[in-house]
Formats: sequence, structure tokens, C-alpha cells
Amino acid sequence: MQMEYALYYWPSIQGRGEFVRLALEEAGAAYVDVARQKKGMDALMAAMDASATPPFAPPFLKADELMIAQTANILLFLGARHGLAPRAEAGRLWAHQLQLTIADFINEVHDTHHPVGVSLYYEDQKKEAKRRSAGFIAERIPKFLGYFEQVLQNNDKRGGFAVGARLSYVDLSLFQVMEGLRYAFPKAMARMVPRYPALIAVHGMVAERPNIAAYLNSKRRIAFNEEGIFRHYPELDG
Ligand SMILES: N[C@@H](CCC(=O)N[C@@H](CS)C(=O)NCC(=O)O)C(=O)O
Repeated sequence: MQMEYALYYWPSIQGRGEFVRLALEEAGAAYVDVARQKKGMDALMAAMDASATPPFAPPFLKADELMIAQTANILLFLGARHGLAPRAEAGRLWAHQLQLTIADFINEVHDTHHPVGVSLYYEDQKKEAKRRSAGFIAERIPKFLGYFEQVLQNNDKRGGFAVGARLSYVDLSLFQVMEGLRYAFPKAMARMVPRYPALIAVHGMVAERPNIAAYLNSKRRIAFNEEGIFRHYPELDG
């Protein structure tokens, strides 16, 4: 079968690649998750060097002659191709703006376990991680989730979606954010989640989409683990 897309991402984690996988799965798009195939890591490394528009880091997506990197940029492209974003300029930019804000949040999630250095082990920055996580839980989760909750509530007469009156990649990404936070910080989230009814609703709505439900039950969905962005270290939760 001719593959429409080749997704290049690390093979053993959800990470940032998961935001792209969710969009491809919801769209029912034909894609290959390259690094999860035989010799896939070689193919990923080779593809990074081979492009005239080289990515800085995975995830990146090959679509015909295009090589697109940056998660939000990939979603901008897929959203337009698969009806997962508004067509009009204002709505398209609004969806992209929200996705970039999610990317900012994801960077902060990453920094809870790697506050000092990306290339250092977690074990070498545990003390700083604890301090960083305490502030993240107390201030940053409420600030970001409070913002997304407000965005959803402002639009709630249009069916509970983040943008416009249809599902978009932003809803899929908010689902992933809620999944990830619940995995990484179960105690803190159990306490805080009642403050975010619209986010809970969008999470439930996305989980029930037939293509997403099938994906979540499949082997294609990698389980959360302590190599990815959302990591569960009990000592950082609370
Ligand atoms: N802003 C980029 C970040 C890409 C990124 O940081 N990718 C990680 C994996 S999730 C990576 O492989 N980074 C390698 C590096 O930064 O050296 C995006 O959203 O796609």
C-alpha cells in the first residue's frame, strides 16, 4: 500500500510525536511510523541529513516532496489537509496560536524532570527537579489549564470544541495534555482536575472518537514511560 505520510519520531516514547500520531489517527491517514520499523532508526537519522529543509529535531513528517518539522507546524499542515482546523485565516491562526501555547506548556513539563540540563540524567538533577515541579504544580499547571479551560468555556455554545464548531487538532492535543498530566502528576491532578470541567469534557469527547478509541486500544499507542516527556516520578508529584 502506498503510504501517504512518513512520520519520523523516537520509537519508544509518545513524546511530541504523539500530537502528530493523534492527528494522523483521527484523520484515518495512511502513515508509517518510520523509526518503529526494522532499521527505522537508521532511516530517521538519514532523513534528518537528506532534506533540503532539514529538521532540528524529531518529530518531522514527510508528505510527498515536503519535509515538515516542529510539532505545531506539522499540525498546521495536517489540519488544513484533513479538515482538522478551520479554513478561514482567523480560525487557522487561532488554532495554531493555541497549539504553540501547548508547545510552550510541553517544554515546561519536560523541564520538571530536566530543569538543569537536557543531556544530564534525571538522577543528576533530582533536587532541582523537585523544586521545579513544586512550582510547576502550584503555579504553571493552574495558569496553563486555567487558560485552556477559559478558551473552551468561551466557545462552549459551539459544541465544546476549542476552536470553531468542529473537532480540531487542538482538541486532540488538549486530550493528550490531560492524559499526560494525569500520568505524571496523579496526586496533584486528582486535586486540581475538578476546576477544569471543560477540559475534562474535551478529554472524554476525544477518547470516544472511534478512530482515537481504536488507536488507544492498539499496539500503535506506546504506553507512557520514564523516557518520554510526561514521566511519573512519585517524588515530584504531590
Ligand atoms: N519545538 C520542537 C521541539 C522538538 C524537540 O525538542 N524534540 C525532541 C524530542 S521530543 C528531541 O529529539 N530533541 C533533541 C534535541 O533537542 O537535541 C517541536 O515542538 O517539535
